[in-house]
Amino acid sequence: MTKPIYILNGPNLNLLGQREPEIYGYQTLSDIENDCRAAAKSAGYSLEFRQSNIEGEIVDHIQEAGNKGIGLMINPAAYTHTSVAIHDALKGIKVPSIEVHLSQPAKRESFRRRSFVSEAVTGTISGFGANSYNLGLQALLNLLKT
Ligand code: CA2
Repeated sequence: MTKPIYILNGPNLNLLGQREPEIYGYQTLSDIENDCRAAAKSAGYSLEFRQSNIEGEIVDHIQEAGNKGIGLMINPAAYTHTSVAIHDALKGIKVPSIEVHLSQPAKRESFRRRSFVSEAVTGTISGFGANSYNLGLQALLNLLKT
């Protein structure tokens, strides 16, 4: 059986669609999950879609994706800008990995300009709202073809 694609989501993304829609849009994380699940299915892959507010749990999920998955997409949310543990976990896996953001952190507060994650992933997509996930997943699916 084909290994699943993992999509991991960091802290507070469970609140999507409920607050700050001017920054993050009106779609909920469940809406995003449904879209990604349909796109993965039509490409012949199953999906493990996870959200956690706990840094160590995200590290566990990255390790699981490295052992049991075929590829990984991650929106580490605020941990993007702080987490050496998530950086190290991503460096430790051999499957392709995409960093994704709804907003464009480079256009926001200066503390969001540093990503510890970008240095550890195959590529990054940001600034397209919920569509960043669709674009990121297409990029990952293309990588899996090669
Ligand atoms: O743009 C993104 O996807 C971010 O990863 C979102 C993070 C932020 O810390 C990053 O700099 C960029 C924040 C996610 C918080 O999501 C919320 C959603 C609704 C209400 C409040 C927070």
